[in-house]
Amino acid sequence: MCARDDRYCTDGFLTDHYRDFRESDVFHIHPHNAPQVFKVVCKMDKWTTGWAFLCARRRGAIQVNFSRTWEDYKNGFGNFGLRENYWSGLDVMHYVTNNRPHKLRVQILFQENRTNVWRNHDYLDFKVSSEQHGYNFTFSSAVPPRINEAIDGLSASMGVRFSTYDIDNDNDSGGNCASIHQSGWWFTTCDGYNPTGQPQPPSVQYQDIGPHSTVLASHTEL
Ligand SMILES: [Ca+2]
Repeated sequence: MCARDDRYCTDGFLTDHYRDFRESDVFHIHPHNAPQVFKVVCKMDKWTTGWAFLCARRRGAIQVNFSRTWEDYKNGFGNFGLRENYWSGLDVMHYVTNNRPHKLRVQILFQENRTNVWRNHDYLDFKVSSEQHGYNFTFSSAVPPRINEAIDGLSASMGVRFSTYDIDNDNDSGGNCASIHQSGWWFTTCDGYNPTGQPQPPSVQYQDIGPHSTVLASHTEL
C-alpha cells in the first residue's frame, strides 16, 4: 500500500487511487484542517464508492465494551475492521463532516421471518460540532429510503450535546443516561434511541429477534 493519506474515503475512490483494491479495509485519512491523521474503515469496492464506517455495533462480532469515558469517545476505540465493533471517534466525525457536505446513513440489521434485513435512514448535510460545543450534530433533512425503512432515531437528538458516564450532558436531570445504558450517545431522555447501548438478549427485546447490528456510515455528498 502507498503512503498517501486521503482527506476522506470518498477521495480515494474517486481518484482511482484505491480502485485496484476493490475491497474495504482500515485506511488513514487526513481531513482538511485536522491536527492529525485518523484511522477509519472505508468501503472501497465498486458498489459502495467510498463510504466510511464511523461506528459499528454487531452482535455476531467480538464484543467491545462501549461503556467508556469522554476521552475514549472523543478519540475512538474498539477493533477497527470490516466485521468488528468500534467507535471511530467524535473528533474524526467533527473534522470530516465540517469540510464538505456529508450524508450519514444509519443501517440497522433486523431478523424478519428468519431473513436478515438491513433497514436504513439517511441524513443529509450531517455535521458534528467541535468538542467546545459538546459535539452536538445537525442535519438538513432526514430521508427514508423507498424500501426497508428504519425508524428515524436521530431527529430527536438534533442539537443535543454528547454524553458519557463521566460527562452527563443529557436532558434527564435525575439520571445519568450514559451510565444507565453503559454507553455514550446524544441522549435526550434515557429511554430514547441508543445503538451504542448494551445489547439486549432476545428474551427482553420488543421484537422477536433484533436489532442485531447497527452501523453508522458517512459519505461525501457529490
Ligand atoms: Ca442527566
